[in-house]
Amino acid sequence: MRVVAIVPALNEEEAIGGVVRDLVVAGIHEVIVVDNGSTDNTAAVAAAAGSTVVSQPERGYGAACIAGVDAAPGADIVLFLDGDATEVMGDLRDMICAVAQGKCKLALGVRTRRSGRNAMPWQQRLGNNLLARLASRLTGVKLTDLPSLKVVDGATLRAFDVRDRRYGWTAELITRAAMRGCAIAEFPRGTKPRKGQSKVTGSVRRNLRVGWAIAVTIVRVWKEERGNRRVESP
Ligand SMILES: Nc1nc2c(ncn2[C@@H]2O[C@H](COP(=O)(O)OP(=O)(O)OP(=O)(O)O)[C@@H](O)[C@H]2O)c(=O)[nH]1
Ligand SMILES: [Mg+2]
Repeated sequence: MRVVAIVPALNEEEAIGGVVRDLVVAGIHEVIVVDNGSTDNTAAVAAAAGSTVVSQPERGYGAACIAGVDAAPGADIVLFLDGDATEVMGDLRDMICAVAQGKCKLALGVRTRRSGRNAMPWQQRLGNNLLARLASRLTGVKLTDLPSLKVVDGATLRAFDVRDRRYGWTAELITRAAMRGCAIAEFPRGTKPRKGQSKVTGSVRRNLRVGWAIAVTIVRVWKEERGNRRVESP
């Protein structure tokens, strides 16, 4: 089973080398860093650490994830994580095994209060919590987070054709999976303080903008999937 990690990265030269090395040591077959138009040395540092570097000049977390998925057509299992060294990857092996053994199609590394070390600012914790509640309420599937760290069955991921090109990408993936009855498993994990400069969570205003865009995505995908269900069941 070929396991590929996709790491979207925009100006993460301080963190990306360590992130790639940790994944290589963990035995991931291929690490793809999607350089999202960085103006620093992210691409060179990522390549030197042992990753394949894919360039996606169009900015946006989703645009970067889509380029990564396109670059890994043969992946049986795909792992997504941020390139800012915030992820605590303790349960990575368990998450990959759960998908490999067919126990779930989507394994989420959820950030909860009880999952140990937690370096998220209050506004990010609150925002994540509200968005996860919205997704849970609409889909009927209990979700405690819409996290950056996730492991997905490759064929399922490609069939979903997740299209959001900005921060709604993860919300679209999870909402679609929940609405289609895919097995989703949550694995609590901690977070570390990010390396390099914060682009989102450090600013309350930016958090609100991103949070609103994610909420709109959840509602859009829920409506789409509900419409598909109606068409399929006469
Ligand atoms: N902000 C941002 N991040 C991107 C973009 N493209 C790729 N990324 C990467 O996506 C991952 C998540 O973005 P982050 O900036 O860490 O977002 P966050 O964790 O919500 O907030 P901060 O860590 O406070 O910046 C990181 O690895 C980024 O380098 C983009 O267009 N904007
Ligand atoms: Mg971050």
